[in-house]
Amino acid sequence: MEADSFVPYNPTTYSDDEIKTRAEEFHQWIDSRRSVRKFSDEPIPIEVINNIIKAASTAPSGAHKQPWTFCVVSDPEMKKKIREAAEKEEYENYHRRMNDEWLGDLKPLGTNHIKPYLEHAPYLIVVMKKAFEIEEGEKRQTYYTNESVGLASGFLLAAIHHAGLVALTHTPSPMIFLKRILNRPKEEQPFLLIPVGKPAENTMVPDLKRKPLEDVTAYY
Ligand code: IYR
Repeated sequence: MEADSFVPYNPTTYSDDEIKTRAEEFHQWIDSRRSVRKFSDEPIPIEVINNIIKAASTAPSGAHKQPWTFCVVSDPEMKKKIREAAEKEEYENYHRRMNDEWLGDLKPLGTNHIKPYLEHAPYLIVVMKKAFEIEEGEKRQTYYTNESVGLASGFLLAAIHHAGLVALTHTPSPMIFLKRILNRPKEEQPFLLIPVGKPAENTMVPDLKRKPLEDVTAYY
């Protein structure tokens, strides 16, 4: 891709009052997003997922390389394979790899190695990070891939919330099994595993509080 020409950019502008209100309302809206671990198996049209992915793919990226692939899994057999492999890694994590501090930090979330949502959610979106690209048989560089794919994943979560669906940002580490199960090319590395769907009836979430502004800011 070459962007050697510039085009006019005229984003919508607002009055100062509107800007204040919009910032406040956006915060209130996005603050209502929660990670969910219990999904309904109600199907969701693929067009919804495709639009969510198109939104995610508008994220900024190093040298505009968009170094990501969103793998969409709805096949029950494949979801089952992913669940089995994820639970195997998570068993090791919970029983051997995570230390006491980590296990203590997870206590309020009530998690364990058993992951039914990997089969219940109508879609699993596996976000892949491209360490490099192959263009017309040539190896090409990508840049700031963690930053880029992290931003795209944030956009993805916001798009999911905007659509009225829920998700979980899941990292059953090491996630290399996803590359094998999904048969992905050598340039791709699994980045996040994100079940997407509607919440199960009467879904509960931990009573978490977000840090106040003064704990997450420094002004100069
Ligand atoms: N991946 C494990 C453990 C886990 C780790 C963190 I850090 C979390 O914020 C939540 C869970 C699991 O999904 O259970």
